[in-house]
Amino acid sequence: MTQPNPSTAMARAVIDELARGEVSLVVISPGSRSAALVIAAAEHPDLETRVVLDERSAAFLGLGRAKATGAPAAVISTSGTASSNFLPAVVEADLSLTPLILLTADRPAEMRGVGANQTIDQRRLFGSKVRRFAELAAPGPDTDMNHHWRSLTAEVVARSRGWAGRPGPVQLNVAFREPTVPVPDDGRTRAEPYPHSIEGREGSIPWLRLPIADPPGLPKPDLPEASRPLLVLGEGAYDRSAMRSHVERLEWPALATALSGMRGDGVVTSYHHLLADGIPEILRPELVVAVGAIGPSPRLQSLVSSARVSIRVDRWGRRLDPDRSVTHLIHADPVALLGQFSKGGEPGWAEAWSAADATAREAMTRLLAEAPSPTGAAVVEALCDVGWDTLVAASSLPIREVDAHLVAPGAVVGNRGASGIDGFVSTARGVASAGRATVALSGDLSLLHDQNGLLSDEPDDLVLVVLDNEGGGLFDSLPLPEHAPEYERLFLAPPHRDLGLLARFHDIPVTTVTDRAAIIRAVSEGIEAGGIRMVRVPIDRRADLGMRRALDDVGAAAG
Ligand SMILES: Cc1ncc(C[n+]2csc(CCOP(=O)(O)OP(=O)(O)O)c2C)c(N)n1
Repeated sequence: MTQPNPSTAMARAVIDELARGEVSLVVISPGSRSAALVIAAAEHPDLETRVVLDERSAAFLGLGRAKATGAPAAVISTSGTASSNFLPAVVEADLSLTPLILLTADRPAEMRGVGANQTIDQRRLFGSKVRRFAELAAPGPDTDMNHHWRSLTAEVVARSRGWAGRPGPVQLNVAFREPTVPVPDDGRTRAEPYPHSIEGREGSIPWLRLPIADPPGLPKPDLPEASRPLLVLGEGAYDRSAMRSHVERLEWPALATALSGMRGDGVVTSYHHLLADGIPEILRPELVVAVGAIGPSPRLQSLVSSARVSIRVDRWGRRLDPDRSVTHLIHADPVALLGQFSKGGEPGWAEAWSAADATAREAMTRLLAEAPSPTGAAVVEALCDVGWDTLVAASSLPIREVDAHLVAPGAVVGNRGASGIDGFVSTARGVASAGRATVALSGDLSLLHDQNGLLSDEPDDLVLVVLDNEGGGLFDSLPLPEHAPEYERLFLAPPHRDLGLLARFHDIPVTTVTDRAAIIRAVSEGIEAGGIRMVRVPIDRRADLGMRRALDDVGAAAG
C-alpha cells in the first residue's frame, strides 16, 4: 500500500518493529518533528501510549514500566533540547540494566551546524551509557528502505534486552522531513507519496530474530565448602521460585534484601539493625554467596566483605564489589551456581541467625508500636498489612526503611542503579502502568523533584505515600548537621512546602494521616478507589532520627 509520504512510511515501519519486539508502552512528549512517530505509535493496535509533557519525567515513566515488566519501553522526543532531558533516566537504565529505547526525532542531516531552528547534534548524545547508538536518515520516495528500517529497529530493540551484551538503554535517532503528519501536503510542504511496501515479516515476528544467549555455563567449579555458609539474595536476573527451592534445600541462613523480591517466610530481614554494632561472633560467616546487587545497607555490604570466602554472582557479569574485597566474581546464572553447593553448615549455625532475626524483629516491632509520633520505619511496618503487589521506594530514607522493615512478600522497585532522587513520581507511575496494585513510598524532596511527573492525565492507579519530614532526613544521620555550616539552608532546601496544595493543583485527592490504623486505612482505600492518590505522613525529623538510633540499639542487643 502506498504511504502518504516518506516520513510516515518510515515511522510506521519503525513503530511496528517496536511492537513486534514486544515493546508494550511508548511514552510520548509532544513535538512536531516527532509527529510521524507519535501518530504511528498512537495508531498501532498493539501499543499503549502515555503522554507526559516533560521528557525527563517521560523517560523515567518508561524506565518504571520496563523495571516492572522486564519488557522494553520506548520514549519519543522531538528535536532540540528535548532528548537531552532523557539523560538521568538513561544513567539509571544503564546501571540497573533496564531496557529503555530512546527514539529521538531529528531534522535532516543537512540542517546540522547551520543555525537551523531547534537543531542540535543528537548523535551519541548519551555516550557510553547506551548499548547501541544508531540512526536513520530522512527518507525520500525513490528507494525502498523497508528492510533497513525494520532490521535496524529490530537490532536496537534486541540490544536493549541484552542481545550480545547486557540489557540497557539504546538510542535510535530518526531524521524526518516535512510533512511529519500522514498527508502528502500539510499546507506548508508537499511530498511525493512513498510507493514501496512497508510490510513486516509474516506472523507479527521481528524482521530479524536475535535470540538472547543463555548465561554462560559455570567453569569447572572450584568452590570451597564451609562450616558457616551464608546466602545474600539481592536484585538481579534469576528465577525466584528456583532460588526459593535452593534456600530450602541448602538450609543456610538466607538474608533477602527488599529489592530482591524474595521477602516472606524463611529469610532473614532484620540484618541492618542487627548488625548496628558490627558482626556478632555467633553470626560471623566463613563463606558468603551474594546474588546480584545487595541494596542500600552498608552493614550488609560489610558482612559480605568480612567473609574469608566472599563470592558474588551475577547473570550479566556486573562487577558488584564496592569494597574490592570479593574473592570469587562469578558470571553465571545464580540458580545454577547455588546448585553446585550442598546443604550444610555446622550444627546451630542457621538457627543462630533465625533466632537473632526473630528477637530483633520482635523488639523493633514493640518499639515502633510504643512510639508517640509517626516514623518512616513505622510507615513501612504498617504497609506490611496493606494488600499491594508492588512497592516502589524512593532513594534516600524510603528504600532504607523498606530494606530494614519490610517483612511482607511482594515486588519492590527502586532506582538503585545510580540512587538518584530524580524521576521518582514518574518511575512509580511507570510501575503502576503495568496494572498491578502499586504503592510508592517517597520523601518530600523526591516528590518535589519530579513534580512534573504529576502533569499527566493518564489513568494510572497509584497510591503515593509521602514521608513529609521537610527536607532530606537522610542527611540528619550523616556528619553534615554537626560539621557543615548553615546545615538547614545548604542541605535541607527547599524550605517547607504545602504538599496538599501541590496535590490539589493536580486534582489529586490527598489525606494526612499519623497513626498506624489510619495509614493502613488510607492506603487500602486508595488502592481500592483507583486513580492517583496522595497519603501524606508528617514526620518530625528529630524523632525519626531518634527512632533509627533506638532501633539500632534493640537490633544490636538481639545479636
Ligand atoms: C538527583 C539527585 N540529586 C541529589 C541527590 C542527593 N540526595 C540524596 S538524599 C537527598 C534528600 C532526599 O530527601 P527526601 O526525598 O525528602 O528523602 P529523605 O532523605 O527525607 O528520606 C538528596 C538531595 C540525589 N541522590 N539525587
